Amino acid sequence: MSLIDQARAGDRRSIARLISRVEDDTEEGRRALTAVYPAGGAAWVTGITGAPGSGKSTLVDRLIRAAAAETAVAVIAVDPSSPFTGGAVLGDRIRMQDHTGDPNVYIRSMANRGHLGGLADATPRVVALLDGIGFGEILVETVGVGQAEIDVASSADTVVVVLNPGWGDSIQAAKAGLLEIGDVFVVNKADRRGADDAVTDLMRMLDLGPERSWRPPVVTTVATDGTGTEALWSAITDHRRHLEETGTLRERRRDRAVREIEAAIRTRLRRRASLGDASNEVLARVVARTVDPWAAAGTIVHTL
Ligand SMILES: Nc1nc2c(ncn2[C@@H]2O[C@H](COP(=O)(O)OP(=O)(O)OP(=O)(O)O)[C@@H](O)[C@H]2O)c(=O)[nH]1
Ligand SMILES: [Mg+2]
Repeated sequence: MSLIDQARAGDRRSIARLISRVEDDTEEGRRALTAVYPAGGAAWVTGITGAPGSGKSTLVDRLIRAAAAETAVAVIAVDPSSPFTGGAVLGDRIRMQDHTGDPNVYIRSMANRGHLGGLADATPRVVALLDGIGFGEILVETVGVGQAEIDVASSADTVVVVLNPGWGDSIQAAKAGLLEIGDVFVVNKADRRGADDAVTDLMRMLDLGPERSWRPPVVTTVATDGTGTEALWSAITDHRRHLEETGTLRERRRDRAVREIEAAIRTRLRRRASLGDASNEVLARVVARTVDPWAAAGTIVHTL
């Protein structure tokens, strides 16, 4: 049996090996993606994003339980590399460890290693791989800080934005650009004071935004004891139904394909964009100011 067949049959080591190849963008990884891509498109991709420590992993853990009753579930946890939150990585693993014995659930932590561009590139490929080998639900957890991670989150079918009670949390989220990308909003840690105010604040801010055919619901949860997490799962499935019934899903996935193709082109061009020996002559002319850098770039791109 080939590695791909073994992965399709649910063998974890084969899945892990394929993911590494795809993550590293090796020739074999590319071939694997080419092989599985036609079978993909059936997975529902849910992105979970929000501030560090807002309870994303605890919520993901709850969502795994809900989703695994229906289909095979894969989780990609994009580890925060920040030293301030680094300790939480271990916490993620411990919490999610409950599921390691469940053959229907596969969890992968993707190390960030301060290499955000690479991670932003690699995550959609890993999602496409997991989709193509038959996972029906893919949950992607990312910290909602920084453009690259917000891009990762916003390429999901359903984007869940996690906030907490507390003054100004929704303002922070607005500044980070999270209000525009959320399809479902969660005020988690509702066992703390101020949850109702946070919901009111958030709804007011959402009302200020552009009118959309889907009005993002706001769900309150206590992830640690499971309160509200069923309602969150329902909100995600409602959003899915909305996208499917209105035809918006096709549009959204088309936009995603455009972004992915463009990102892949940029990555390849970037790799070739360093000045090789051939360009020394051009460089010399720029230094001598007989050619400007922009015209020089035009000439070089033309020869690529
Ligand atoms: N009181 C309370 N604590 C919670 C709740 N949900 C999560 N926590 C706690 O908040 C802390 C952070 O939870 P995580 O699920 O690791 O949060 P995260 O957003 O995944 O964190 P990072 O991945 O580090 O950004 C943990 O100590 C959780 O037990 C909640 O609803 N109420
Ligand atoms: Mg986490």
